[in-house]
Amino acid sequence: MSTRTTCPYCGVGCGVVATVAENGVSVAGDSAHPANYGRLCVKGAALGETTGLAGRLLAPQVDDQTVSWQTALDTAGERLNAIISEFGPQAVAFYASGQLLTEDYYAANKLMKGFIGAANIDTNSRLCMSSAVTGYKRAFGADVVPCSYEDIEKSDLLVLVGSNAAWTHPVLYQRIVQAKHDNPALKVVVIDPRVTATCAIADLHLPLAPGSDTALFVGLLNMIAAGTGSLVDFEEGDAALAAAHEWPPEVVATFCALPRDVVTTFYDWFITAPRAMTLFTMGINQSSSGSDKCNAIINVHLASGKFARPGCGPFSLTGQPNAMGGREVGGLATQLAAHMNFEAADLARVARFWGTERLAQTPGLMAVDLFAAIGRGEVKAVWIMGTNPAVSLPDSHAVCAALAACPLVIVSEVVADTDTSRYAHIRFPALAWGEKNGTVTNSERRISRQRAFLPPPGEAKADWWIIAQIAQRLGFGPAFAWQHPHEIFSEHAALSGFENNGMRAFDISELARLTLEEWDRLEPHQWSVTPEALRRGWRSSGHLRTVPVSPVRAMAQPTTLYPLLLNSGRIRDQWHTMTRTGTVARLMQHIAEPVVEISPADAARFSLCEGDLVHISSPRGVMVARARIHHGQREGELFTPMHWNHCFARQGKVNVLVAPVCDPHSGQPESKQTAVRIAAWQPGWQGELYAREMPELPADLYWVRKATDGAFHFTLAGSGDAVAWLTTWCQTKGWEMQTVRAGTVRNLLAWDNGQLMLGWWSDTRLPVIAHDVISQAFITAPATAQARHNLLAGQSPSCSPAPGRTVCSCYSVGENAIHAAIAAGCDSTAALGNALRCGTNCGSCLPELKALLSEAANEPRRAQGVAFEFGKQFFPG
Ligand SMILES: Nc1nc2c(c(=O)[nH]1)N[C@H]1C(S)=C(S)[C@@H](COP(=O)(O)OP(=O)(O)OC[C@H]3O[C@@H](n4cnc5c(=O)[nH]c(N)nc54)[C@H](O)[C@@H]3O)O[C@H]1N2
Ligand SMILES: Nc1nc2c(c(=O)[nH]1)N[C@H]1C(S)=C(S)[C@@H](COP(=O)(O)OP(=O)(O)OC[C@H]3O[C@@H](n4cnc5c(=O)[nH]c(N)nc54)[C@H](O)[C@@H]3O)O[C@H]1N2
Ligand code: SF4
Ligand SMILES: [Mo]
Repeated sequence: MSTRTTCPYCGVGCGVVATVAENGVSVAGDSAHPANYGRLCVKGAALGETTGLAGRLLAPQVDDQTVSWQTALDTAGERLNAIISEFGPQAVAFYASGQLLTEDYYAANKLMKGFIGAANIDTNSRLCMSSAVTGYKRAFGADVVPCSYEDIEKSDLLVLVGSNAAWTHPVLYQRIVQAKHDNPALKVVVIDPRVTATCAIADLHLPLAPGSDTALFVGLLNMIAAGTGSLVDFEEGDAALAAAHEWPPEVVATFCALPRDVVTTFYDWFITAPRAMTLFTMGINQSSSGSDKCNAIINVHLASGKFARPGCGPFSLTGQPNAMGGREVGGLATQLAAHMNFEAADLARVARFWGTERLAQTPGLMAVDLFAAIGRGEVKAVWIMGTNPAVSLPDSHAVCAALAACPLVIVSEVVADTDTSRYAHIRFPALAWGEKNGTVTNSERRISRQRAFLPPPGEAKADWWIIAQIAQRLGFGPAFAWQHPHEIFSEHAALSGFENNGMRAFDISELARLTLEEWDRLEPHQWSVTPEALRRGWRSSGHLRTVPVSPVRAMAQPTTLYPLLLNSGRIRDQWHTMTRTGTVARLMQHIAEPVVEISPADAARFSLCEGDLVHISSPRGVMVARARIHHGQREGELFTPMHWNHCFARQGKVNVLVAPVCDPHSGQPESKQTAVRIAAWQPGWQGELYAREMPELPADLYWVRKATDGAFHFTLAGSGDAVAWLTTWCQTKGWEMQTVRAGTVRNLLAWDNGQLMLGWWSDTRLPVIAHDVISQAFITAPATAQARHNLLAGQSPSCSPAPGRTVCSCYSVGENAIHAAIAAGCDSTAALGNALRCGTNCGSCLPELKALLSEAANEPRRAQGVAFEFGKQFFPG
């Protein structure tokens, strides 16, 4: 049986066909879905591997005891009621997620704002795209994304700013690659302090100083004004233009630390391109002046008339699968519902529609303020759904302290153990992807169905159902009497059209009358925004607005004590806090440990070598990561992934370092810049532990947990005797030990009736053994004495060469195989694809294959801001 559904990862919103067979779930791209036309990236392609039940939360828990639903819901209801009656509704908060379905989100928003009567419902989207929301609302009067994916093929210039789309929106990136292939005149500009995988197709890369983007776009506005001027009738344009006059290219170049000719080349290209789009994500939004950055971008599109036309516009790419659905229901503390605000007419209308007298009258607390209020004891109950704030919010130590002190923490989760759920008094098991049923909206306003194709496991229930049950216990049953998500969708769609008369952009009321069968069959539906409506906007003045903005620097600046700026973001194969992707062996092969990318000059300055462990500290905390020397990293700056947390590493969480500094308009934290210092850490030994049973690690070790088929895998480091505790463990278990001690090498194998139970390899540095050698040995134990001896020595039992670090995750092709193929004459990605299949499925690794090829050809690395050529080798076959 196959089911058409939607990928639960990024905002591209790809259609997926899931097939359940006896040996598990397999997925393929949905060739009929307009977001991907059949393509999937590596995370989407590995979805089948995430549907297992290991590690799932499958029953409700109260105070760490498994209980019935009845008890869990009653207890939650009683404790919430008690807090509300003693301290009032403002003492309660919900913290939701762009990974909830629209129906879940609608239910949560309605309960909090409409019936509990406070607007303290915020979401992880605050950390993600709230700056873009503010930018659009200030310019257009409504939160409207004015572009579609099909604009890409119609454009002449694509500017990717603060986006590593090759890794974060891979299918959209492949669409750009294809568009460029089909139309070689299409130019791509990448604006990012780092050289990223996305730069592989850039005709021009601007490695600007972190946080300096506003100046770049204000300078562009200045140049546009000097030319033909505006095609769009907008208000206050003079103020924005006047502010821009102070930013001629040489001033911009200095501010952004870019060569002047690189700046002017970008300006020339933008001004002369008949059609241009700017695609922006976290490098723009996650800033203490993120909303001004968004408006600086929107301004140049309005002023140049590259707006409300095919192939044009400022396009905020959303991160999460349903960030847009959350915006549609109004699930942020600063919005009311369905594109309505905390204004008298809207408040009256929503109260009428919901039939409530308790509607919240003022905006609620935004995420960072919300957790600060929990920390101060003002908010006494928080219900967290579908997000992991102990990892993803800035200033983690303070967030964890707040959660620890909060009298009532409720968590709705699919996974049993997360950094956040460790603080929960009540845990509700939610249905996961493949089990839940509803709708999501992608970056281009396209509503798609997520359909269930698996039975509900254990006691897990839909998020909306849990919310409705609690609503009942708080005394609001009749307003939450839905029996099916289709009923919630209909209500949400009806609210969007309620007394709308064209005043609100978001209107999907034509979907309110879908029958259950029609809703079940609903094809991807993009809600419409006409060019005429876009040109008019939704401000009461009837004009669009260019917002005057003044470039400022990031709040975080290097100091003598903390001389480096730390940037954080995503890696190709992990999703957020790793609760799902972190358990898939295939997705751990690309990058398996917290790393810190550092420029060669800084590595020399701080005496670091590739692979060294590094302590990174800020005034708030410390993390440990492994050094990767990267030529694409600017001097004075570091980059580290945002993903690792206490379930996967002892000290790998970047947000312990990040300050809770936010944009004053959007409340979005400055997650991309933190002043830090670093020091090399040379432990006494480092090693790789593989064990068939979960080991209990001594408390003082550095550890990182890795996903491996057939064994638990930890990379460890410490001082003192590397094998003493392992020996004790093996003795307790009665396993037979085989050991090697040679110089600094300490290796150990443990056997039980011919079955490999444990393997340990250690030395002063890594690598000590190739991963693929040992993971195979756990599946088929080496039979001969010689093979066991080879294994103990850290060699492949069969003595065949190890494939090395995985580059292509789809076909598990390692670096060594690629080097060998290049040495054997493969001189293009197409040739590598023919020889090894690497890069021929999702294409996410093509930038890396290209880099390996160019390293081999001894090509000089890319210089700052230099245009580089775009080769045909991107298209195997
Ligand atoms: N593989 C993967 N894909 C994902 C996700 C994931 O977890 N894993 N998460 C999804 C989500 S929720 C989101 S929000 C998106 C995020 O997608 P992206 O925004 O593309 O991802 P990031 O890696 O967070 O940041 C993008 C880039 O911003 C750059 N940057 C940092 N500071 C600045 C600056 O001052 N100016 C400019 N111009 N650039 C800067 C960083 O160097 C980085 O390369 O990804 C989505 N897709
Ligand atoms: N330093 C730094 N910090 C960042 C960022 C950064 O770039 N740098 N990026 C920020 C951004 S853009 C984002 S979006 C956030 C993401 O950060 P989070 O939202 O905290 O990360 P996730 O791991 O996606 O958390 C989702 C949780 O919901 C659970 N879950 C999954 N499906 C369901 C479901 O159907 N129902 C329920 N109830 N639970 C479910 C998962 O197991 C997981 O624990 O991180 C932000 N934090
Ligand atoms: S591009 Fe995004 S939506 Fe598409 S398959 Fe990959 S993670 Fe899923
Ligand atoms: Mo995000």
